Amino acid sequence: WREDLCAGATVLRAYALAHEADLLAGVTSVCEVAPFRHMHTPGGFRMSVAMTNCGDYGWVTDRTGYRYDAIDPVSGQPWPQMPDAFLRLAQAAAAAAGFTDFTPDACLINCYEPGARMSLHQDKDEHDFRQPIVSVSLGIPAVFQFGGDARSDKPVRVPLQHGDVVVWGGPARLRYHGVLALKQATHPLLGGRRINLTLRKAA
Ligand code: MD5
Ligand code: FE
Repeated sequence: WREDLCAGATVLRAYALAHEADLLAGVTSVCEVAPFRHMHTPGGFRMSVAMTNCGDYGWVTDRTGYRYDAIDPVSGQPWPQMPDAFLRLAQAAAAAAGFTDFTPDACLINCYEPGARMSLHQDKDEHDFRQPIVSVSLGIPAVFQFGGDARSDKPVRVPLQHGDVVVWGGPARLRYHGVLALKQATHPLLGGRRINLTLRKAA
């Protein structure tokens, strides 16, 4: 159930399955306060992935750039608190991958519908790259693209399913990565959607 993609990138297959109900309840409660929205890139493009956040900080993008912000720009209020189930799962997964002091203060929640994709990018808006990022896949399957340290490095395709957790740290922390356009599918709990939680230490 544990696969190392490379040093620092650990796939924990089905690791979140036992907690799926608590995690989905957490997503529902966050969305009541901070609904999914399609943000725009600094270049003006509407992202095909809908997003929201919870925790002390949320990742946002608009015409002025990318940043972590303590305030949801849609509501003008702080992001909802991080559900305990998110924090506990992320800390346990990080520890299982060798990161014992993971203290996430931000969780970006991505919602993919069929056709939605995320092009190759690096996650580098955080302050401390020694802290890993933990990602939790829920709902319909996706094909993850795990690239290299340069955008031109050919990515490896990693299929991710409901319940899979990946810990990205150490030498994998700044690798280019993306998600291929999702195919039409149905999941018994989530219908035709994929939800990905990415827990981060932003500040
Ligand atoms: C997703 N989300 O499946 C992915 C999971 C994002 C994003 O990429 O930025 O919202 S997180 C994958 C990730 C994070 C940090 C490093 C690496 C991958 N990596 O080194 O490949 O919605
Ligand atoms: Fe990313």
